[in-house]
Amino acid sequence: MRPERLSRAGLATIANKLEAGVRLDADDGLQLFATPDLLALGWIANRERERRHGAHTYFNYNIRIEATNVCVASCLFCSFARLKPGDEGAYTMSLEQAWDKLRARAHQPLTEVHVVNGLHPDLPLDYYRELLRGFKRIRPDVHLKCFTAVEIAFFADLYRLSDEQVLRELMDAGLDSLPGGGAEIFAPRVRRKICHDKCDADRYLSIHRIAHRLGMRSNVTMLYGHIETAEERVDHMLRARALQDETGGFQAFIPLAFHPDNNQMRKLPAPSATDTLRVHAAARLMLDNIPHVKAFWIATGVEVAQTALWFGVDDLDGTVQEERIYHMAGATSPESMTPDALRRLIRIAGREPVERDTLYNVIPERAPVRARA
Ligand code: V47
Repeated sequence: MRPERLSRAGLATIANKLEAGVRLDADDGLQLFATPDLLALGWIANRERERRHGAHTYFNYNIRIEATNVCVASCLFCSFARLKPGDEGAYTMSLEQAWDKLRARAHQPLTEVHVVNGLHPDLPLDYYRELLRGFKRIRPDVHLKCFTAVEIAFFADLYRLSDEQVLRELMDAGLDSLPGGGAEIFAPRVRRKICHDKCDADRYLSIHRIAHRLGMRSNVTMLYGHIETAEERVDHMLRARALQDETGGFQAFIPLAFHPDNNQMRKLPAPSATDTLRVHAAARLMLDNIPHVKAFWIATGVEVAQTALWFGVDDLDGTVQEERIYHMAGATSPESMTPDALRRLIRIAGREPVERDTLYNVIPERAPVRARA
């Protein structure tokens, strides 16, 4: 890109810093959100993406299981949670029902089970331990990426254990890594308004710190497109970057687009496609120490996820197969994608698909899997 265009976009200094391997600071971050020239921003983010990953675009053969939506927290953005068992739409799977979700797909060469639940006030710790043990009995080779840091904090308070004890108990039962959910926006102003009764940013980060020390990897998310400011987005990224400097345990940063249907923030518009591209690009540029930036295609929509592959993104999550959190909040993307469909959409976007496991080991391409009769 021509230097004059980068200058006009207010991005010349940032582009030069990156070229020289100099880390961006908070003011640079604000400029990424202020520049009117989205394509110039995308060009710089793409340069950083290609430096790390070339054309490779990662995806995962995974399954999502949400074992309960009963949740004592009252996050304003959430359309999934029900306060009490018995409330309309509330559900809690028996262990057998949850295991059946995996049994039904155990013939697939899936490599990951991703579990996210509500904060259920009455289930014993044994429910979660048995959930994990059962998954490993059905598919000993599968990677269990389960329970957000918010769930871990809730378990610790409920069962009167330390955060580390909870993590150790669950690791003993088969937990392999933590997903990134629950981060929302770290700034206390936003947290007080949209999720006042769940664990704060310090505890979220502390739980990831402990998980990394215990040898687990994890992801970190950012829920954007609601009441947060550009300053708060940048602050969020810088806090994630600071922990990554300490531990190196984050694998991916995942911006999550706010979906407004059926929740208490339904008067807000959904973020635009251009905002989505900008957030992913800014994340690639600010988070010099986190290897992957993921566009969760369920949240962005398939077409925007494809475009994001030229705006800093190198990972698309995976097959997912069943999803409630976004679809209850109005997502119109499909709930499931075959590996072949993922490969195709990545190729159509001009990138090279690479199947990975949760830890980013590459899985060699295999023959297409036929659906069972
Ligand atoms: O923490 C809830 C978000 C998250 C809404 O680690 C909403 O690989 C938008 O964290 N609109 C859970 N977002 C999902 C999650 C995730 C997704 C994909 C991959 C990974 C990973 C993690 O969903 C919650 C919250 O931030 N969420 N409601 C909503 N209405």
